[in-house]
Amino acid sequence: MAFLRVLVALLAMIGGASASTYTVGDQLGWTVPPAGDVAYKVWAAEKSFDLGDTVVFNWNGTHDVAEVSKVDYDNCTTTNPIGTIQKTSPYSVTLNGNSSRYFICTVSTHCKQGQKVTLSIGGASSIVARAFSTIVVSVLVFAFISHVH
Ligand SMILES: *[C@@H]1O[C@H](CO)[C@@H](O)[C@H](O)[C@H]1NC(C)=O
Ligand SMILES: *[C@@H]1O[C@H](CO)[C@@H](O)[C@H](O)[C@H]1NC(C)=O
Ligand SMILES: *[C@@H]1O[C@H](CO)[C@@H](O)[C@H](O)[C@H]1NC(C)=O
Ligand SMILES: [Cu+2]
Repeated sequence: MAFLRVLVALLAMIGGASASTYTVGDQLGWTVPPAGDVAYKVWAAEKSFDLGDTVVFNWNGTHDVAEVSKVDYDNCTTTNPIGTIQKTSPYSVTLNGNSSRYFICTVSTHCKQGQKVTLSIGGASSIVARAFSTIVVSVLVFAFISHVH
């Protein structure tokens, strides 16, 4: 069934093409930002993250990346990370579940100085858009299969 293999490859391409990669802070990278937590808030607000997207933390110098709870994020509590504190740049996170995830730098007072970022998955509209494109692709696949037979 060669055409099935082609179909699977095609679907993989469509699925892969819809996942994006973002770099935290863009050119700024992951650092103590110049004016409190504004830079990363603005950066995150400009993005529309989806399930399956990858977010890369990129830094020079002494920083790290720790995922924390919202409470620990708000308070910059560095002693209670979810999982391992990442000390090697670059570090990539794939958004695969919870709607909001919270990341801080645990070095010195960097978090309190604004080195913290919230990654929130796009919300209802992006889920609807993704479901819609899945339905369109399925209809095309079924049309193609019926046409072949
Ligand atoms: C790290 O330093 C290199 C060399 O100076 C520079 O090209 C790069 O943009 C820096 N990366 C970040 C994230 O600051
Ligand atoms: C908030 O952070 C301070 C240190 O910055 C810590 O002493 C305190 O226990 C934290 N509070 C909570 C509720 O985590
Ligand atoms: C997802 O949320 C649950 C409950 O809030 C939490 O226990 C879990 O650690 C979270 N997972 C990730 C990957 O953040
Ligand atoms: Cu830092």
